Amino acid sequence: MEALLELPLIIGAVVILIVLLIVGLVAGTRPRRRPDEPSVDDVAVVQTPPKAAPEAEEAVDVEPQPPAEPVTPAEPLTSLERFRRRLGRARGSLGSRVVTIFGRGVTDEAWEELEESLIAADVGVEASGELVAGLRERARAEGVTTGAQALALLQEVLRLELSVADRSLARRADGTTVWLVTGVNGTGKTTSIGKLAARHTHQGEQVVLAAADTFRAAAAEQLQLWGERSGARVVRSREGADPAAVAFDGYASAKASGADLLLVDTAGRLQNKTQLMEELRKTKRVLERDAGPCDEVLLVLDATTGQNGLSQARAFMEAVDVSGVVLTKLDGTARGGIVIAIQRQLGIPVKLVGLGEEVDDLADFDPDAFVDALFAEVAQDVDLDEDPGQP
Ligand SMILES: Nc1nc2c(ncn2[C@@H]2O[C@H](COP(=O)(O)OP(=O)(O)O)[C@@H](O)[C@H]2O)c(=O)[nH]1
Ligand SMILES: [Mg+2]
Repeated sequence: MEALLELPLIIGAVVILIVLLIVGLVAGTRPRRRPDEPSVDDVAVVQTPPKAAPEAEEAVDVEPQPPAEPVTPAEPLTSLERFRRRLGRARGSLGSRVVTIFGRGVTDEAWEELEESLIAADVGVEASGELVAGLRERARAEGVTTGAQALALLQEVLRLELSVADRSLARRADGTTVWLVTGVNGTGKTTSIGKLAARHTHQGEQVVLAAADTFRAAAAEQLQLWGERSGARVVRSREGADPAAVAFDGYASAKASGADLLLVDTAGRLQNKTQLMEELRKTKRVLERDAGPCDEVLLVLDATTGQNGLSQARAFMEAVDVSGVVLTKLDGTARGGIVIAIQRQLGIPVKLVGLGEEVDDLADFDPDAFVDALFAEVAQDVDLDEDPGQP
């Protein structure tokens, strides 16, 4: 009997609980949506552009806003600034060593130490020796006696060393430009292709990517993802397919659709090096049958591998005519001297540099910005111009 009397109470409590649960669920689910996920609300906002509401909001928001200035920090960095900031360990390292060395005067030991520092910065033994010999010669002729003068001379020589090359990427006046991208596995070929594709689609170009790395299925998948991210079309085949055929089809497809640019990804690893080079040669030959000569054959080198990258490069140069280097991972632990070594020992210009894993992390190689960055910390930290004799 008592239980019967309590029944309405229990039902009442259950109803309240259910109501609370529903309210809680509705309130709880909404903020759980990730901010970047579109919701029904977002879509509704996009679809209905009521002029009145925003205007009303603007009218309420009467606090005076300083106009131009606060916007400035949010502006994207110029490519030069990005370049300087992202250079990783290469940035400033050589400069501070050189300052220490010449801080003790322009002596024989200082020149020897400079040579060692250049070698340690990956410039290479031979190139460092030649560079320092040339520097000493000039220093003597020009009467260089202070650390500041020696440092300025070094910077000038490095700039000159890097200034000669043509770093532009060749384009066709008519039809689809073809860039073949080569290099050892893991150096950053596919990533660099993705970044390049994005750069050119953003300029309004139609870009096609050919997945001629058929050695692993994952390679085409990765290129496909970059295609989606950059808005480029991907031509691919099954794992183990003939890479030359994929490159050939890539061009046929690009040409048929009137694409502006074709980027061909290639394998960086096969059973052995001879096979890899043979396959690369064949891919280029078959591609060029229809496409004509590749406008660029880009060799991707990982800057963190230092001098090892140079022997890789030589093997690729024997197989195909490399027209430019894409030097990746300069944002990491790389010691920037490799840039000088590549140009001096291989005679190939570094055309592009990779400064990270994101789509924007590709920059044209700018020798002046690079030399500036190598000596970045010097200008701020040490005043070499100070005459020690002065108070
Ligand atoms: N930090 C850094 N990582 C990079 C850069 N370029 C590529 N990578 C990374 O290097 C790895 C290998 O790149 P991938 O494009 O697959 O090399 P591939 O085998 O030559 O095609 C990936 O994890 C990339 O994200 C770069 O410029 N900086
Ligand atoms: Mg790859």
